[in-house]
Amino acid sequence: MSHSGSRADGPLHMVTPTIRSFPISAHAGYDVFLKLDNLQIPGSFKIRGIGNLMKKASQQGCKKVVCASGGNAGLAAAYGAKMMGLPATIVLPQSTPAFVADKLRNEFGAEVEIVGKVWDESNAYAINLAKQPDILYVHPFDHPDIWEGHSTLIEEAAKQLPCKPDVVIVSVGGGGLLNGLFMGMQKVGWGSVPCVAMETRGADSFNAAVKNGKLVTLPDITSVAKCLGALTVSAKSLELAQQYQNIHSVVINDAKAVDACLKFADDHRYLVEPACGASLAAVYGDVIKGLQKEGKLGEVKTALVVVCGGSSVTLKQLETWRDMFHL
Ligand code: PLV
Repeated sequence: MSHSGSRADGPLHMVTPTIRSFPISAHAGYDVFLKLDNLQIPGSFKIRGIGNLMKKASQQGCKKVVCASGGNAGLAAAYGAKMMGLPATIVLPQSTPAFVADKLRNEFGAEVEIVGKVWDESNAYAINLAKQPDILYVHPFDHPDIWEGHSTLIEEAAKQLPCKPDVVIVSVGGGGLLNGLFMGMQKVGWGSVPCVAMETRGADSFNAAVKNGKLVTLPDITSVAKCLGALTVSAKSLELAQQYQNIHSVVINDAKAVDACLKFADDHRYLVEPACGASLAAVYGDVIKGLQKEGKLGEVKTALVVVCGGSSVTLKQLETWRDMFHL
């Protein structure tokens, strides 16, 4: 792994490994490759996009960073700000666990404000805070610089994989990751590779938009995957789904996402959030087979799963969910 995050002139994210998962491949019956972005220092892929946005914006000069986040975007923004020597204020909804707020304060020196029941409410507050001059407002998913940063994940994977995958699997919250992956896939010549966009029920704003042919605002986030909880997906994600037939939106229940997190912990000894479990559930469960039966996917010999990671999880929390869902 390259620690480019420590160089003042380089990107804030690291190059992460893409590994072949022998346990998951044995289970799935095809080769499953994992892009391990859970290994990024702030705990998720988010630093790719947010780091890119912050580096670009800093060229115009700014004195402070403000970001509203379900947790992981905030950790990325706070880490980025620390590396760039800027103060940061991170606005979290009440649903974000207290230990994430502590991490933000203690590890990255950020100021934390808890505002709103869901991220959308925290965001409205953050936008207002950022109206003062010289403040850089960092959106967690809806900005072209964020997508450009996320696209590096695919550029790396294309160099690391032994072949072009038959499918790429990704979780969707506000859609920033999906938009960025899509951008990367066009760049590396994977334009024809299908993409499976995973959400959990109760955080399924992308699926609702795709089904209705227009953006839909969910009444609430009822899934345990709070980090997939944007009430409305980005307009760009809907536009991509309408333009390209090879983006397949799939919704699973929370139990399957949590079950995948548990299996992944045993198989690879990594703890990830249900937001990431949603993607892993596609290869642990029958999502791929289901799409093939519907005629949406052809033969799959190789799948690439984006292990987006996430810090809003502990062993104890995972055990609580395991009991709650009788797993
Ligand atoms: N999380 C955002 C939005 O939360 C945040 O503020 O951290 N996987 C993980 C671990 C995530 O944290 C997120 C987004 C996603 C996937 C989805 O990424 P997106 O929003 O770019 O689709 C409310």
